[in-house]
Amino acid sequence: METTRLTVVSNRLAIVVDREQDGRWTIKPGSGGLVTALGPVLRDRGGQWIGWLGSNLQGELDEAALRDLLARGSRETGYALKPVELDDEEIQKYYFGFSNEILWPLFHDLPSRCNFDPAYWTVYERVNAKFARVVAQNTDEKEDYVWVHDYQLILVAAHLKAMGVRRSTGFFLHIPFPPLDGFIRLPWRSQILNALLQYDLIGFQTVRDRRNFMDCVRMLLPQTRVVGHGHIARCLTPEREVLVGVFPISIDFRQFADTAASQEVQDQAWIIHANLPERQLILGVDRLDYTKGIPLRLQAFANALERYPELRGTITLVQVVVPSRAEVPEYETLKREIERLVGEINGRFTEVGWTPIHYIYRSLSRVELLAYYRTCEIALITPLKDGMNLVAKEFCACSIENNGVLILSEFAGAAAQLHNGALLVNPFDIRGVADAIHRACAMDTVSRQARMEKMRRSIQKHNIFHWVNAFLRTGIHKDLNQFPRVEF
Ligand code: GDG
Repeated sequence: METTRLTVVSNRLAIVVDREQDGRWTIKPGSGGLVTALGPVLRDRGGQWIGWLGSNLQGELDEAALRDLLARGSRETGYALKPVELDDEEIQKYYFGFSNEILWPLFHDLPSRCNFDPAYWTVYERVNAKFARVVAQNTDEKEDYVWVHDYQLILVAAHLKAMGVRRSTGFFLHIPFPPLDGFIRLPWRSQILNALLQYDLIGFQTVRDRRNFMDCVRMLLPQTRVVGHGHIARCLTPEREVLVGVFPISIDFRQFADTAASQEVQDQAWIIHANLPERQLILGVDRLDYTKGIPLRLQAFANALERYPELRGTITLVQVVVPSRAEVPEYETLKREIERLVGEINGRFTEVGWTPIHYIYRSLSRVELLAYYRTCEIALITPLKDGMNLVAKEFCACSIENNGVLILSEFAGAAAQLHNGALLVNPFDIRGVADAIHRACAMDTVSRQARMEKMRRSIQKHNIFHWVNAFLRTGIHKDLNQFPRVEF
């Protein structure tokens, strides 16, 4: 079994393709946690990554150039890259439509934002079938373990089965799984649940997500029995047994901590500090997304300045918003709302030599991001709902002097693990978040260190490599005795 080859399937291929000024294409591995963690496993076991190349490349490259680019990419990453090509309608209806206008808001408990367009479902099915065909063509029943990622690709295992293709499969959901009340609104609820049960292992971020899933199975598929409640539970359908586990995703702790200590990051941190001196800096870093709770957070910050006047002139909120899904009109509306609030709050509270909110709307380089993690003593992470939230863990890993304070939404998956050290808040409670800001600013060094040490120890132990190993040991080796019990 040790030799089982790994095939990772995700919406996007984990590579970054760029065009140089002289017109040459370059390709390199992506820098996200998933790539860092899975890269070595894919290289050691022999493996491949299947995914969409992204819209900016389509039509830009002819077939020979694409083949050449992917061959170079495979040499560079050490594993094979297999692209799935999508046409414009598929990108619109599968990706922007079903994935991002239905599953994303519904699974984040925002059903009123859903656009249940039936045409989206048809194309979602078609694209999942397309992914399944690429999986079938590039894998083998005996040799391969197929690990599918996230809400865009729920139907892959079901399509493999429909094609008569037998594979050992696992699925990990990076976003939350909603409670029954929300899920039941989905017009394709039975298809989605039944499709999930075609995988051999389903992984969720938190105990809460798995409980929600199990509740849905109990209510909507009464012929399926749900048994067990430890780290790995089981769904017994009339035909088969499916393992259902909790695997909280994490980060490469060592890499973040070491890079945070590097000269390059320290120099950049010094520049930030020199330009925003004598203040406690509070950091928010989010993709532009309505699930991240940015407008409510800004209101909470304003509320803190209003109710605790002593904070004025002494704290600055650095809010980084990373552009995302720019093609979706709702995201443009959200951007305008954030910018209106920033303008309003700065207009109201700014004094000579002090602007309360330092707003950045762009993607930061990794060095810049880590420099902000190091310079800001407080992180204000208040998503309305989040599968995990890696920014919270990255902030802690980079707090190498143990002096950071994490204010964290109780609705982020990360809260289950970091509740011992973070100040947990309800992101809808503007006054409550404002009070937490006040408390964080006043917290003494001893309490800060005690809290941060706890969180850093936990993240260091339960790092991204632990996550990959736990999932694969369960999926490939059916090793269910590796976990004492769910710890958080
Ligand atoms: C989904 C789920 C779950 C952010 N700004 C910059 C930048 N980042 C990087 C962070 C972090 C990542 O992006 C964001 O990860 P999150 O976990 O916070 O959020 P999602 O993108 O929504 O991810 C989430 C995750 O999947 C994993 O399962 O935790 O709940 O929604 O790594 O560092 N990186 C750079 N510049 C930036 O400006 N370089």
